[in-house]
Amino acid sequence: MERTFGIVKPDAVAAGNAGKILESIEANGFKIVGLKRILMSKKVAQQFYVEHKERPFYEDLTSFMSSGPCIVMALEKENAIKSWRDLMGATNPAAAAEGTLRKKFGESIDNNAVHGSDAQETAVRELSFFFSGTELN
Ligand code: FUP
Repeated sequence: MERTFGIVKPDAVAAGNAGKILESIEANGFKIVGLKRILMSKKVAQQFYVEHKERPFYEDLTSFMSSGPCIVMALEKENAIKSWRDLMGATNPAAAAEGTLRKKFGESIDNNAVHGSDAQETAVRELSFFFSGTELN
């Protein structure tokens, strides 16, 4: 079993799509082992996305991620990291495959409904960034 980290981003929460996304996560065989609704400060968003610090979209990305509440999740499944990225679809919803969450719920490349860790080390860092040990079970 593997664990990964995911976010239902502020656009999807504001649009009332969080329930549908959680339903789809469970329907695709993930166990939700950690879950909470949070509001990131700009500072927290900057720390979380620090690896994108030099990218041109860093300012807009961190403003967007701190613009409203989001839902952070710890997801467990065999090959959870790849499986969650497959369910999310391509970063740009316009390029995402039919049936993926970004295709269904994403509005644009910056408002793309969901986040998921892209590798094992990232998953470990991102899970521990938002969850303490007793919050994962
Ligand atoms: P992903 O791993 O699919 O979330 O994509 P990236 O790590 O490349 O990008 C992280 C986030 O930055 C995306 F979810 C949305 C945002 N982004 C932009 O706003 N513009 C871009 O050109 C690329 C990414």
